[in-house]
Amino acid sequence: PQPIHLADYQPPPFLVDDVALTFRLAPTATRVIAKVRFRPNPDASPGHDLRLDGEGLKLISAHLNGAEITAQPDESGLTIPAQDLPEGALDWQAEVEIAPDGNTALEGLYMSRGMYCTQCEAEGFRKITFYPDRPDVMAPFRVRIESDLPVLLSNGNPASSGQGWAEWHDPHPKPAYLFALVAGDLVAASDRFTTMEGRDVALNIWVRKGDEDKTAYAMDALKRSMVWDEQVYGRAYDLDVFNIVAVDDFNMGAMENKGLNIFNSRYVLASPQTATDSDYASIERIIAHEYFHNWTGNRITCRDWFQLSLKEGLTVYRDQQFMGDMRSHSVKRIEDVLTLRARQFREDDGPLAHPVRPESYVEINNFYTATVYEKGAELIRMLQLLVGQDRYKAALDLYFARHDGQACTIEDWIAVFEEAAGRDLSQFKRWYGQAGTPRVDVSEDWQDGSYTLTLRQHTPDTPGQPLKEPLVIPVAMGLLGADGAEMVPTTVLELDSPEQSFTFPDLPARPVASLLRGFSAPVVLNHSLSSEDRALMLAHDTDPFNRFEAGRALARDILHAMVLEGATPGPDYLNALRTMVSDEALDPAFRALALHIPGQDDLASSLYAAGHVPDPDAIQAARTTALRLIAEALRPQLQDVANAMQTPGPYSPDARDAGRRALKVQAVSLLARADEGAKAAELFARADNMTEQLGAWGALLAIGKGQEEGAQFYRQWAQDRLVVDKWFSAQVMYAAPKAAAGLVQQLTQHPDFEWKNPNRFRSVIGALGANPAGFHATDGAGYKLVADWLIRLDGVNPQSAARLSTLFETWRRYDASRQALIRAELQRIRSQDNLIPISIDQNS
Ligand code: HT7
Ligand code: ZN
Repeated sequence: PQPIHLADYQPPPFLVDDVALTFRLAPTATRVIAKVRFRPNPDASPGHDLRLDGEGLKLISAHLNGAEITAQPDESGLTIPAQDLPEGALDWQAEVEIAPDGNTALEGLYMSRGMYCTQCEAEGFRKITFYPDRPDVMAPFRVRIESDLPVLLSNGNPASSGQGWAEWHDPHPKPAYLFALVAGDLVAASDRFTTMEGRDVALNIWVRKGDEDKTAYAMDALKRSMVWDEQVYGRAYDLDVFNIVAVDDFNMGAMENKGLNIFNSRYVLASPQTATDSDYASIERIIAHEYFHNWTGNRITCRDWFQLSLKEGLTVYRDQQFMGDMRSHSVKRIEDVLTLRARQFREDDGPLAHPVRPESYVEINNFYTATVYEKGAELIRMLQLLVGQDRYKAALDLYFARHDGQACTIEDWIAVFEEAAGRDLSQFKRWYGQAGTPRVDVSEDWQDGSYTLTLRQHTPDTPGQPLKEPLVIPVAMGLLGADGAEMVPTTVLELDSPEQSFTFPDLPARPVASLLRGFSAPVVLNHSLSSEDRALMLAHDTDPFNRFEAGRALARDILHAMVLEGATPGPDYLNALRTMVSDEALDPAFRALALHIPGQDDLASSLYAAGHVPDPDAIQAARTTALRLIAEALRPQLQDVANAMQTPGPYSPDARDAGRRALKVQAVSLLARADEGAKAAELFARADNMTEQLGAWGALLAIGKGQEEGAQFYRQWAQDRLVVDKWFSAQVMYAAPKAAAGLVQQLTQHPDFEWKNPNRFRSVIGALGANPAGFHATDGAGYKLVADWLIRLDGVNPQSAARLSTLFETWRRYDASRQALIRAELQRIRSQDNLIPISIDQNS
């Protein structure tokens, strides 16, 4: 397939005024009758053919303005030549046949355990009928569904229904990617919500029978999201019904179809016994994210898929703000930055690096990335920091007022900020077009009471983009005195040249600079600080993110020294950790996070950045030793904290109790390294919630124990698909490196291993990504296993296969022997005609 280029964008030659779809559902022969009213686009040149996208459709009949025509579809659609088109508006009608039952790719109309459902973003609608399947063609839809199944749903408001049929009408013009249909034997948990405009909205969460008791948290999160979007962004819901459906077979997390959100069931269903606190937080976040898309994505959509971050970056930013408001801003920020670094920085450093707005793509499904989502959100966070909160709000108000009902671009987005803030943002816009994580190097000078900070920026080359220009980088910073008191409170410096100096005169003593507070820009900051300065920041920084960061930098430096020189953690670090863990003034959730030492992949990345070839086995060994030494040194404090973190009363997934459980589980996990798992076994035996049960079992697995507990866990939860996923993945994540690939192979023989189910596949094969030493085992067994499964999966579900291939994206870091093994596997994958996005060529 040929790449598609942003520069080649042309407006659609025909617009759509109305769509009417009839579905006669049958597993192997569903009939879809589409009636579409087209009119020539006044903004396009005249005389175009009518080109409709369509893939895998059996055309039964086609009519144009009432007359039957013979159309010859090709493999990607059909064309009616311009000379055969009547003047003016066109009434197109087509009947096609499709087979949802055999659709294992889970794009278009497919079946999941007896239920019909759709996934149309990005280009699934063309697998349902012939249509101009592009986001800048927006139309109101009417849908009729004919089926014996009891629940028949589509977008918009219900229009009418009878025995074996239902009709829906969505008055809001939408692109085809937001179309959805669900039919199944489902039950609803229902509620109501009155909007600030006085609209009474019926809320339903549709699940399989038996799952009704696991929907309360999702419903609560939905109502809180609706209130929040009204209060914070002034956005109200705009239909009479909002339906959510939980589906077991789903490629991603969820989908924001207008009025009919479809969710992977793992992001809807929760009970204290079956879901962890982190599952609850994901449910809250994803429910909010999809709901927020109603305005940022649906009412205002993207002109083309290059603009994907216009809706995704903004909606991620909005869900981050919401989660901060619901829980803790500082803890949420730390978690978001850890995710950004683990996923997006990793992407930027590998062969798949691309800008937030890519310039070309071959397969758009491969651009639903951490760069488009998470880095896209960081760009909006920076915009808010640069223009200030009031102007951010004014810009958003202008965006909604000006662009409601439109398909927009990043230019439209930047323009509202330029107008609302009265400033030129052309240099800021480079962030959207330039791939790679900028490095900011710091040097400092202290003379006669004057402190000078010099910042230098540079962005490393990325594949296909060797030349980088300077960006506008907001650096939030403050200065601390030797006693920890703040000499200069948070100030935002704007670094917009390759090098800039900032002077702070008249200071009583040499300060310690706390830079990039709140992680004010998605950059790597190279600021060498002594361990005393880091310890001071860990103890006193007023910025919680930098406080956390100081502890993490200390841990990272120690782990580097352990890997490279066989050093051991010194008393400074252990004392700082001891003080922090017992500091009752600190949020338990923060303490739990600060007790985590950097992970294996994080260390591999930082060692590589420091010019070393990371050895996964040495990293794993250093981490194991460090955890044991920490556990031994902090044993009394960890015991106290584990005992103190009780959560009396009924289970609540709120931030307070979740933070206490996180600290308890983290303390018990560390203690397992010093008490042979005694406390963990005890916690496992009396746990009445999944957070503690799984946390305790994980702690045992991590020290090579937990076999009996694992068997017990399986017996207890064999009937719960989502918990069985956890049972699989925990074993893989904690497997000893040399045994990991063998264990995965063995688990694929388990009767519960359903490889065509994306959740199950990820929990067994994908979990190897969470065990870097296992995946990178020197015999190459991990690479071979992943490649074998990738080849097998690609023919069945190419989207999931492409995602799995990103396990290889860090190949460049490793030694020649591992690189050769990976190269051989990637060549084997390519030789089978697989279109995986990753490649190893000379300049990647
Ligand atoms: N906008 C959606 C992205 C998406 C997707 C979802 C499910 C299956 C396949 C998909 N392809 C793209 C989800 C979101 O960002 O909210
Ligand atoms: Zn989204």
